[in-house]
Amino acid sequence: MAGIDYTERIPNNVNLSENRRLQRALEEWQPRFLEWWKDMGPDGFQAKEAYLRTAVSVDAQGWAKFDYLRMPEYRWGIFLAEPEPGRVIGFGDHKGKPAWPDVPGEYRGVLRRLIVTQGDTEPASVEQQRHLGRTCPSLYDLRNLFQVNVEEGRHLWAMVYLLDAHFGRDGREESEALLQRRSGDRDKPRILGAFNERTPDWLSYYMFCFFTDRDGKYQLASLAESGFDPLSRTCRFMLTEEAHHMFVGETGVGRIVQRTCELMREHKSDDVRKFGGIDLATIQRYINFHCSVSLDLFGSEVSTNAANFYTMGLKGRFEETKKPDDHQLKEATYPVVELDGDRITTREEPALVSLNERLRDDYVADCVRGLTRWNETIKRHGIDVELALPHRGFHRAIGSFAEAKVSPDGRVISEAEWDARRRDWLPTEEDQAFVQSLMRPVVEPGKFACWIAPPSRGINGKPVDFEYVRLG
Ligand code: BYC
Repeated sequence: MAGIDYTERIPNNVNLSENRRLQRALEEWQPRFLEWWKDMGPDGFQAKEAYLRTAVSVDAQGWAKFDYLRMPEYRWGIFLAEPEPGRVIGFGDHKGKPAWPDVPGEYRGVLRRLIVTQGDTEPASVEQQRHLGRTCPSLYDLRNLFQVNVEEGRHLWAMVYLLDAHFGRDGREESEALLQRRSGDRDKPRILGAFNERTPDWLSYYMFCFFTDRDGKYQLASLAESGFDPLSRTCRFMLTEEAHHMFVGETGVGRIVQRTCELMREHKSDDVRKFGGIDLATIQRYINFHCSVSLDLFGSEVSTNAANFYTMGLKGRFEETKKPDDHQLKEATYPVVELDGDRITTREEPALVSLNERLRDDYVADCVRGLTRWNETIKRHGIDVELALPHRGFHRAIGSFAEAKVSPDGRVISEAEWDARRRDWLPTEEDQAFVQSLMRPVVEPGKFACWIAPPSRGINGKPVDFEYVRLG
């Protein structure tokens, strides 16, 4: 097990003290990160103590410790999963060669771009969520928000470490730029679309954790296959923390659905708004929005970038090493759902250029599993409604469907039909205003806002009514 030396300024398991140049670069970046955190991190709670977990080792058993701390005192550090002795590149043109401990010169630009794109999402999500604390539905939820936020901060550190350690001056410039861009800023926006959207309320937040963080899971899993070993090891450890973010999203939406169903049963009505709940139709519209902007994060269905990332050995498929094929895919094909005039068809495309779509398929299957659990809750209450994922062509801004209007059930439709129906399919201003009207803080331990059910258990064996954040 690789313990982390907490006496160092930057906790790490990468022998930072032996690399003075890198240590100095990171020590110079650290105060600027903290400045960014104070400006753009959770608004109004920097001096409050929260019951947070901190990574203290990369050991599968007991890698984290839980304690009260103020967020600016969180020990953001650099942790890489243990090296796998003799690891070889698992796919692409370099398959079977030893994994690279350093950046291969010819792929420097591409690799830097991938790392910067990944890194950019992490601070973006913290910026998007910075005002949510003020309207938390409970101390339990507030604590989970802060946990996710500090860990996104750590994931930024993880990418900055790679940039500073392996990309020299360009890397340091990119590290700086990661603190300069701002979510939603017209002049210096974050790189990917979904990270410039607003997260103004907790329904949006839980949808974001379910759909958008899940893109993170799939992208990180693909980068964890990378032939560039430091990236692979970094992403493998990030995935350990990411699991909690998925949990927050799935249980967050699940608890809202649960509460809605309770209110529907109690009042024998679909219209639970007047009883302070969020109706299933509104929840469906939020699903449609967050799912579609997250589907865009996988890029175009047919992408030469994706083929190049793979052939170069930089980004693999989800669970690449478990797949029983040649891991080069030069002859293989893959069925891709595409727009063909005013029809949607499935065509066999070369597998290499279809890798974004393949990852999107893995992602959709994972989303369906969560959705099924929400639907089981609805069914258990004897309610005859099913939540559904929108068709992958619905409301897309990237890829072939960006050119068309597609209904949630997968019909190519006219602009006129789109305009007439869009209010049924995507959150309206009234929906947003209604959801916003429910956002009133509940901060008494063990109490929950009326629109969300309590969780089935607390964090780290603590009771649900534990004081997860000390606001006093
Ligand atoms: N918005 O061939 P294309 C996470 C750009 S989330 C704006 O279609 P490609 C997290 C693309 O960059 C995971 N631009 O796609 C979650 C390219 O531009 P350039 C983040 C977009 O390149 C929650 C052009 O369009 N990690 O961790 O095959 C909280 C043509 O690209 C978008 C990664 O994304 C978009 N949606 O794939 C916290 C992994 N989509 O290069 C954290 C690293 C595409 O021509 N990134 N474009 O200027 C990648 O693997 C790839 O860059 C993408 C795009 C999968 C994003």
